[in-house]
Amino acid sequence: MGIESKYIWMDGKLVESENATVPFLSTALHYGLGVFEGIRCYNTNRGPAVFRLKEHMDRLVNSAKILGFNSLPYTSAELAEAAKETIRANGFKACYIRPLIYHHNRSSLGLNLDGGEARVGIAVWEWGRYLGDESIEKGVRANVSSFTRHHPNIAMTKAKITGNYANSVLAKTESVRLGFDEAIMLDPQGYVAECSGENIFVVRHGIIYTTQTAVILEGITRDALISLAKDLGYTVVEQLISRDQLYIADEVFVCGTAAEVVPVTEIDFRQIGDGVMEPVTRQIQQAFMAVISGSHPRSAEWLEYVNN
Ligand code: PPE
Repeated sequence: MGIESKYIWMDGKLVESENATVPFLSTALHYGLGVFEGIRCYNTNRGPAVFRLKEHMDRLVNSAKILGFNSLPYTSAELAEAAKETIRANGFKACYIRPLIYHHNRSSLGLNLDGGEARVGIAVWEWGRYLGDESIEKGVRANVSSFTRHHPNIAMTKAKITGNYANSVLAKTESVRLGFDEAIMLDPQGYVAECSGENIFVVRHGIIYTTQTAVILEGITRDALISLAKDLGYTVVEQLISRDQLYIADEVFVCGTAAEVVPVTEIDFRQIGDGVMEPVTRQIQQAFMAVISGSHPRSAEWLEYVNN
């Protein structure tokens, strides 16, 4: 299962994947001037359904606004339709969706967004478990990265800017080389921010804590899990979380579109809880799984069916 698909949507039309190319002299490649989304489409008994498609496309448009694009060739609603068209063309039942808006300047390379144009591509492919086949059940081992998460006035943390992800790549590569599955990153003040590609939750004495949004990506999965936890009767507190609060947590779990809901069983060589998936994480993971299978009361609100 590689990054394989037949068609990629490029600036308004579907093209064969091998023809979906970007010029070498593109500012997007040289300066990281792109914004993107990661979205999942799930196989339900009513056919393929995309999880929170509108929210993802709205965040994409907001990322472009944060980066400084003054106008875009497509609206959020048009991009949502294009994503569904791309899924239908490729015939996938379940897939990952990667829309990306990038900057291209035909006349010069330069550090100014003005003068160039916004181009858009949408790719879809079948992407398995992001943190490994067994991550959902067995959990993952993480370390606190030696790399600090972005300062919010250096890289814009509310935007999925392609260039921002060098920071995630530094952290993730280091963690994997050290033998961990994922990197937990601290913010410039030293408080827990997020992982290289997920948001983070902590459970202690039956209360669920997660970081405030100021320095993190406002994860759409995070938002869904907060609602699901409240539905289940839990108190969810958004507050500063310190590194040692992770160590003494009863449970830690991380979430994201690609990763879904994954228990963290060990951090910096300290076992979390009993070192297995604990009950609150399991309950929230099960609720999330029910949502994406189409069988949860929230499914109607959060799933957009591709074929109708
Ligand atoms: N924080 C970061 C830094 C992040 O990249 C993601 C998504 C999240 C939080 C969770 O956001 P959400 O998907 O809306 O719940 N990470 C994407 C994977 C990045 C990659 O390309 O690799 C994803 O899950 O699609």
